Amino acid sequence: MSLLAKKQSITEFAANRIMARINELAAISESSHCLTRRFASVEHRRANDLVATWMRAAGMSVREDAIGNIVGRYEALDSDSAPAIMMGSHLDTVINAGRYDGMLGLLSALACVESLYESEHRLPYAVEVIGFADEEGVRYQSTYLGSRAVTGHFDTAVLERVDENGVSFSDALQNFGSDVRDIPKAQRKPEDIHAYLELHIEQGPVLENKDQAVGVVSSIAGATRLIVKLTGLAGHAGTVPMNMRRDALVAAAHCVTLIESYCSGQQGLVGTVGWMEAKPGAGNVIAGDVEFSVDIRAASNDLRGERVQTVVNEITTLCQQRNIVVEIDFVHEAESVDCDQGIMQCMQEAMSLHGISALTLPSGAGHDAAAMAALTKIGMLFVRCKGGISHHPDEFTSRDDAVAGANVLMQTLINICKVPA
Ligand code: HGY
Ligand code: MN
Ligand code: MN
Repeated sequence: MSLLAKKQSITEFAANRIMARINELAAISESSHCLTRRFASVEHRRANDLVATWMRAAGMSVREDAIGNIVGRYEALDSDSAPAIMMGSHLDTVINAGRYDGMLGLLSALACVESLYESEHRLPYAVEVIGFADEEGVRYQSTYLGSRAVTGHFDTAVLERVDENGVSFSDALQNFGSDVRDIPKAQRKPEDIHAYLELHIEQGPVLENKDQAVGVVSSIAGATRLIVKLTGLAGHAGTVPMNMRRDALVAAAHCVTLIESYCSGQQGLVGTVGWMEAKPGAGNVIAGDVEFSVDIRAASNDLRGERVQTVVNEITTLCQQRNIVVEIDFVHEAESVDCDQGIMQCMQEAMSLHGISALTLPSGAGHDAAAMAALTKIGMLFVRCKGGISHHPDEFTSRDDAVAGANVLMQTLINICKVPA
């Protein structure tokens, strides 16, 4: 097959569409002044429908699975039941997001299939492109909902949750056009998926510091997310003496600095309190109830587990001393995972074919590939992003870097096909 014999890139036509589509998807937002697109929202529906039209135009059959992942399939050369190389990323965003996080990976994967379709080539494997429904976990506090449904590890705890407007997960999925009882049908068989590849912006400074457009990911850090609820006693800000207060907000403030100190000082160990809500939330009332998030990550599962336990113990002790009732919910747990050595090799060869020096780096951010590792072998490519900024509207990747990443992804796809099954 001549295709496998020579260096492959995405077509100029496909390259031109990546950035235009980044902007089209960025316009589909719950807010008129920033990009926010959450799971099972009207905007998620619009984004899925738009991506489906692009997939069909690239010669793919399209389906939406029961959790709301959008999946395109480009059949193999000799069979319509060949195992698939799956590629993609997530279509949901954080609040006030950048436009490349998730979308660049999906659109780069789509560009690879478009290039095959336009040149009328097919591979020994089918190629599936997937837009995952929920990787960020913003609406229901549980990340990887889409990819975990595909691997059969859907987090059923999320079924009990309601969003900030009191909409239950089940109702949200019902309104989206699916049914929670069908979620198990989204699971794929290991024999049907040969590998999963994900291209993603780095969301960090390493590639920019090395003046390199693309890098190969070696591992994906694990994460533990908690929700902490503190209950003290609300009271009059003017009349309750300081030594007689059960101020939940002061206790929370001490918890935040405690988390910072126990999650500092070790390479790759990070701890973050991303949101906090104090009630009743009036300036002249002592806060009786506070809820906040905790996100702790480390390259090593042991270090993360040990620090999570320390933080839980220290928060519990602090609250006892302050006569504050504390409740800690573990809402998300993901192990650190290593990328497949064989796929990394295919990526490194693809990089050198495209004149990019081999560079591997770990991922501190979580990605759907971490979840997909439970089903199949995984590989990830990082593309440079300006200043390493992400989860922010200033997130930016240049067209040249996006095309370089898509070319390496295309060549990786070809290289994997050359490896004897
Ligand atoms: O939080 C993360 O690491 C990813 O962006 N969801
Ligand atoms: Mn993200
Ligand atoms: Mn992402």
